Amino acid sequence: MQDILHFIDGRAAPSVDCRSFEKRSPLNNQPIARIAEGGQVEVDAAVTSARTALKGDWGRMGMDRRVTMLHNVADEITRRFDDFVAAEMADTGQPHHVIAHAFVPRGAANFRVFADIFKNAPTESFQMDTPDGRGALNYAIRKPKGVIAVISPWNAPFLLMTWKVAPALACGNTVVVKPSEEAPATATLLGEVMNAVGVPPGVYNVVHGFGADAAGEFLTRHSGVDAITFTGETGTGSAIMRAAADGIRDVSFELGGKNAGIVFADCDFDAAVEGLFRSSFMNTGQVCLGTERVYVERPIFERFVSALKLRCEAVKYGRPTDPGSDYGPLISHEHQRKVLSFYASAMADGATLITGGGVPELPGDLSAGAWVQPTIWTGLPESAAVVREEIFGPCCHMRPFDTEEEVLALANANRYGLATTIWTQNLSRAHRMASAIEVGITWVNSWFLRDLRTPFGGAKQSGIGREGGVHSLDFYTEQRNVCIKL
Ligand code: NAD
Ligand code: 6OD
Repeated sequence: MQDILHFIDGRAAPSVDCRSFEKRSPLNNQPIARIAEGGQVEVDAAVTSARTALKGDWGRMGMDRRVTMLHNVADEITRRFDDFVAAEMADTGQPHHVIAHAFVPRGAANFRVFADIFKNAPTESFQMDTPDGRGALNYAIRKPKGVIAVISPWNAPFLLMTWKVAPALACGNTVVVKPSEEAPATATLLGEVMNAVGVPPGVYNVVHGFGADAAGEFLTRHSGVDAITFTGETGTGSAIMRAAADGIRDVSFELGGKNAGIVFADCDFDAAVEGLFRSSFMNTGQVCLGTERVYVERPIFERFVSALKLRCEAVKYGRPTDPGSDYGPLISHEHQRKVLSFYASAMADGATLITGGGVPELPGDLSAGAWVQPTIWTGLPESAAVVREEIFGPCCHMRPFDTEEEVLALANANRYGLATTIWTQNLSRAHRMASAIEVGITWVNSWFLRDLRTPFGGAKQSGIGREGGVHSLDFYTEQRNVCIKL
């Protein structure tokens, strides 16, 4: 069993009362780690350390040195690539190729990209007339906001945590991270990287523990925190927003989704099947940008359902390192129970089950893991729970449509507005749809293709604010205007 400790003021540390909790492998339910469980004392210590660091070497450091240091963080992550991959595979049970080719490299890229974006970002300036004819010059400067609380989820833990930590540090802030209790390992490992490249103590802190009435909530309520960035469920976002109201702290939220995939009859059929398979089932459906509602134009509906069914039935269950395995378990038995209750509700609502719907039979110790089958339903009304609510599992409901107007209305009839994927060869239609769909990101003939310079976030109840590119700088800095009378 591995011990996973907090990382406070540049040191790995247990809780003062040595309180801890157990992490079990999603693959087979065996205990794999003991994790320090933080409370108010650890949160106080981490926030104090972060505040102190703002006034020390880090606060005085010039931009070039900070940018170089963040590049060194990226290089050190790359040097310790195998450690990060192993830690994330152990926490989530997801296949090696997902973690090693997508998630961990993005962690390193987050540091490189945001260091460069900060360095190259222009600031605004305006010349103005004055009554005496001499004029004045206004220009804006960016200052770090201070101590940033980063509250992150479990589904792509390293990617999602560094997506917040990297721009926050690039802008000169210090951070206290409360990683998900379900996937804590890479956060502490990143502390080792920070030390190895000489990031001063207190700049990057991690307090492990739970959310409500625990480390997460104590952190978001802490008066020493200047802004909160959160990725997770919409309900948790509401609770954090209430906490942020005390002290009028700024928030950036990336929340839940119930994303529509839209397939027109003129699409590249094979590419669309593969695209929808990835968007609905990659990471065992535990991707906020994933597709749980699939709308297919009627002439190709039956053929498309059959092709996606075949693709689902070809998945290879297994350990992340098993040769050929391409499909992992859910994160926990608690999440498995939630997903299976949605599977049951679909059948109770009268769904036609196309494939899956239950727990696969797996050999040996894997039979004790948090596995569920990839699942497709048809035939439900839009009011059914599995068509309306975020499940965050490997499943989708498929429905035929006849017109662009009809599918647009169906796609938009949901409280969430995170992402969509549209498959068509008609460029005008792609532009029309992308402009009318109420989401933060539309992918056309693709999915989860990310350029980190672009605005990223959710519409409606899928989030508040945008990060990515200069939008991250806008959240992690305070702009101050200087007006010089000439
Ligand atoms: P969650 O909201 O349960 O937990 C996320 C984090 O918040 C965890 O660290 C948790 O301990 C903490 N937390 C919980 N209650 C808290 C409270 N009251 N105060 C402070 N912290 C608290 O989410 P999850 O189950 O870890 O992740 C899955 C959810 O995240 C899904 O809804 C998914 O759509 C969403 N998500 C969104 C995006 C996005 O970019 N929009 C990305 C990934 C995941
Ligand atoms: O790519 C990103 O920057 C991002 N935030 C992805 C979110 C994935 C959700 O599961």
